[in-house]
Amino acid sequence: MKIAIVCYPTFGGSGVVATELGIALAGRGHEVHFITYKQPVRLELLNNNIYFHEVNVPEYPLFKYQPYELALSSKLVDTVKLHGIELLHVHYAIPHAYAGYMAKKMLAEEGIYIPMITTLHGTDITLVGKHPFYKPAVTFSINNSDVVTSVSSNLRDRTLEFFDVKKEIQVIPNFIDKSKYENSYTDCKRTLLADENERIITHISNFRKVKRIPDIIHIFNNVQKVIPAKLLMVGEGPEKEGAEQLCEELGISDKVIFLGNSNEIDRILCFSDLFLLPSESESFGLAALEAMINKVPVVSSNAGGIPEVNEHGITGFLSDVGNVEEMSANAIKILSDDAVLEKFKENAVKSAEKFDILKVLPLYEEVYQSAYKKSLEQKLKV
Ligand code: GMT
Repeated sequence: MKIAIVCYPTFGGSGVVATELGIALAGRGHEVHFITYKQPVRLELLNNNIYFHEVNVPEYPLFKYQPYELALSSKLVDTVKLHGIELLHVHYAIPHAYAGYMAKKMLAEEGIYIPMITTLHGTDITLVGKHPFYKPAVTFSINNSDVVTSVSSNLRDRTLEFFDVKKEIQVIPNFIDKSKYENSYTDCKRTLLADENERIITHISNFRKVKRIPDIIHIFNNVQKVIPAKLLMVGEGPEKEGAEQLCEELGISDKVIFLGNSNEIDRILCFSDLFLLPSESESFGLAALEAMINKVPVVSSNAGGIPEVNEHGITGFLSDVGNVEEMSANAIKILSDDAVLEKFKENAVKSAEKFDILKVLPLYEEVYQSAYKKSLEQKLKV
């Protein structure tokens, strides 16, 4: 099938999922066209079935805000026509589902009918989308998608709670490619970052407020008083500077390493002993899943869809948002004993395997097939 994928190209979870999905679909013989404003960070183009089309927004002094949706919907129309695209899959409702709907309408005027799948990822619903300034457009875009999927049951429930949705929302969880991790990084080189006797604790995110970065620093501070440890903070974002300052105030700067954005997440995770994710809100927690497949247990909040990924007492521990003391105690529980740590590590990887791409990809393919069939029927009716 010829599929167009619209996503954000940045280090955000939705862009990562969209990119990995497109790569996997290309591997199964589909022709995949990524349409976005920059080449997605995890996308390598050396594949016969993968194409990238850049959306350019010409600057014009009259505009206070440059009209990205307009450029995106025009690009979609052109790409669909030029490459004979059969299906549109948009990731993150804002503004992709809205632009996708406009493209569909423009194409229909020319007798071209393509189905649009919208995948909801999290903040497009829980944070940004429900804002009164966006809500009517987001509701409209969801109700006018041919199929709507969400990455967790929790996100589906939140969507039904916040919006007047008249469509069924199908849950298709996020995934990892287990085969990529099987024999990778035996040369972990953990000694580059920590002493032999130190545990390594890791956090990876876009350092936005919702990630509760100060909680991470406080949890680590409590842990390192009991267990020799280093903290690796991976990513860039608005909360990073404050976090560096907090480390200085607590006198632990020499124990906390800020690595910035990285394309070597797996290499970093392969020498980690624990992953922290105390987020305020999280529709799924892809970063936790990536940690788990790399044999890293997770101490997290119980927000949103995290409990669907991190199993309490098995792959790690869950606590109420902001309960730093309990999260610290749980981290110490996992890290203070080699045998306990090993058990949690084994459980983490075993549990992560439930989300292997081989199990999840067919769910998307089924959705594609049925949406495509319906659009053919619609075409025949016209
Ligand atoms: O918050 C992020 O890390 C980025 C954000 C996004 O929309 O790109 O991630 C959301 O989508 C991910 C992939 O589906 C989920 O794993 C994250 O839980 C979700 N983030 C939030 O809900 C805050």
